[in-house]
Order: sequence, then C-alpha cells, then structure tokens
Amino acid sequence: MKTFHNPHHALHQGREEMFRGRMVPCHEVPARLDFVLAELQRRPLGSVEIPTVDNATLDAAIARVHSPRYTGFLAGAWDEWVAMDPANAQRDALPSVWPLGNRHAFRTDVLPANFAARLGLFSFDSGSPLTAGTWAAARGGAACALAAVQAVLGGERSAFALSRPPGHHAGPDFFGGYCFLNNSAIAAQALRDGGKQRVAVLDVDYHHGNGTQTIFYERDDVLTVSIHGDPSTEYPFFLGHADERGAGAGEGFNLNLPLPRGTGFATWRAALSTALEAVAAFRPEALVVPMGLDTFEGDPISGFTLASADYFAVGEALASAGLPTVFVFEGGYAVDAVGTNAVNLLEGFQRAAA
Ligand code: Q9C
Ligand code: ZN
Repeated sequence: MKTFHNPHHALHQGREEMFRGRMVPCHEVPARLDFVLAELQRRPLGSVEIPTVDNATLDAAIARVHSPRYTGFLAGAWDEWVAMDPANAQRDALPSVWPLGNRHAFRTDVLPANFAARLGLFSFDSGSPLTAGTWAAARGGAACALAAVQAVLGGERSAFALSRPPGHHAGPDFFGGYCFLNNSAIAAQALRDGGKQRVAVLDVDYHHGNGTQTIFYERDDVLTVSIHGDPSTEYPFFLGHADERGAGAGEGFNLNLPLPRGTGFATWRAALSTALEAVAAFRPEALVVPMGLDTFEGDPISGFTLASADYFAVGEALASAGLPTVFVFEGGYAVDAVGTNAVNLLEGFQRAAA
C-alpha cells in the first residue's frame, strides 16, 4: 500500500497544552510522524510519497466538510494573534473562553471582533495550541487524506494517509483534541464525491471521533462507527455514548461502542467484530479507518491495554471487510512505539488483503 506523508507536518509544533490543571509539554509532537516514517523504511509496505494535490482541489475538499467561517479564521489566526502583540510570536494561541453554543446560553451567530473570543468560538478545549505553522501543517495533512483517496479511487486496494496534526476531533467549525481539519471526514466525503455510493468510517482511536460523528450525524450515505473509551470518564467526555444513533435521515447510521478504561484486547477485539458486522450490513463501497494507536498499553494519556503484537490482528480483521480502505493516522502518544504499532496494523491488513 502507498503511504502519503505530510512534508509540512512539523510546522505545527505546539509548546504546551493545558492538562489536568497545569501547562505540560504537548503530547502531540512531530516525532510521532517521524517514528512511523522510520518504521516504514525498515518494513516497507509500498512507496512513500508526498501528496501532489493542487491547492484548488484541496480547498474544495476541505470546504465540503468545514465551514468558510471556520477555515477563514484558521487561515488568518496566527497573523491576527501576532498583530495584537508582537511578543505573541513567541507564544502559542490557546483558547480560554467558550460560548457553550449547544446550550443556547450564548450566541454563536455573531462573529466577535475580539480574537480570544473567536479562538474560543471555533474550539472546544485548551489542549490544542494554535501555532505559526498550524494552518499550513493542517492543510498538508488534509492533502495526504485526499491523495490516499485518489489512490483508492484509482483502483488501489488501500492507502495510508500519514497525516499530522490528527483530525477526528475537529468538527465542521471547531478545533480541539489536537485536531484542526478532519482528515478522515475529508477522506470519506472525497470518496463519496469520487463516486462511492456508501462510505463507512470505522474509528479505532482510543478517543471517540466526535468531529466525524457530528459531520455525518444526519446522513445515511456515510456510516460512522467508533470504538473508544467510555466518554463518562474519557475525553472528549461530551459525545460518544452508545445511545447516539444518528438523527433525521441519518438515524441508525452512527454506532458508538464505548468500553471502560482498562479494557484489554479480547474485549476490544469483540467490539471490533460488532463494528465490522455493522459495516457489512451497511454494504459500503469504501472504508475509512481513522487509525489511532493510543489504544496501546503504553500510551501516556489513554486507558486500554493493547500490546504491539495485537495490531497485526487488528489489521487482519479490518482486511476481512474486503473493502477499498483508506487509513488515516490519528492519535498515539507512546512516541517510540507508535511506528511499530502503526506498521504492525498496516502489515496485518496488507498480508490478509493479499
Ligand atoms: N486540555 C487524539 O488522539 N487531552 N486526540 C485532554 C484537554 C486531549 C487526543 C486535553 C486528548 C486528545 C487525536
Ligand atoms: Zn486519540
């Protein structure tokens, strides 16, 4: 399988995130992607390329998922931040005030002039620093997703978007959870636009893919399935419960499989079977896998206990769906193991798919 990696990813390098009441070094670091690339050199799965998607095509694909109000803000945010105070060039922008829009306690229709207010309007946590290179890096990550889709639309059985920053927490008009553009949603929508009638998204990241769920919640042409830590104790806390089944035309086209913190591979693997049954019943023409490796036992911010060798079996199970598959890199914060775990999964898939 071909890999498309983001040559601009290191332009996004947050300094610190708010974590459990204090500022700590960011967990989502550029080395994550470098470790995956290094492992792909040791154990090649196919060519490793840089996407050659032109800007107009990329902009159009991003606009299928994200609002112009949001992308317009992201595109200019760093310059605005520095214009407010030249000393800001040495600090990342972190939100600290939010409008609680869905509770109708505050208005979100009027765009505030105040930068801090807009930073809060377009985000949902204080763990995702916006830096000088965030927009360029996020675009490069989305380009990987698009290039992987183009490979699959061109007849490849699978492709890997090695994108960074991750994407599955980003919604139509908000960032959070280290995510700015929802690469997996952009991939699913591009598959639809490329002629696939039904597309399934099977999110195996430790955290619920809230952004992806929200983007497709009222649609019956994209099935979203997520296996994740129970949101009553795990991030992102406010979405990801089992009773969220979709709405309107999308009713029945979202499936959440929350599992308690501490869950091991046997139970996780059973949930994967349930997820794959739902995918098969949907009869999709393509599959997108938001591929987080933070289910790993050594992950510093997560709570499942998968071992490195388990990822071969995960890839093998995903191959059994028999679908053209786009893998999109998401979380995974045990940096020195993330390359091994990612390539184990993809190798397991590739062996079984052959
Ligand atoms: N201040 C992904 O795996 N941690 N994102 C809490 C809040 C957020 C994980 C920070 C974890 C996000 C793509
Ligand atoms: Zn995650």
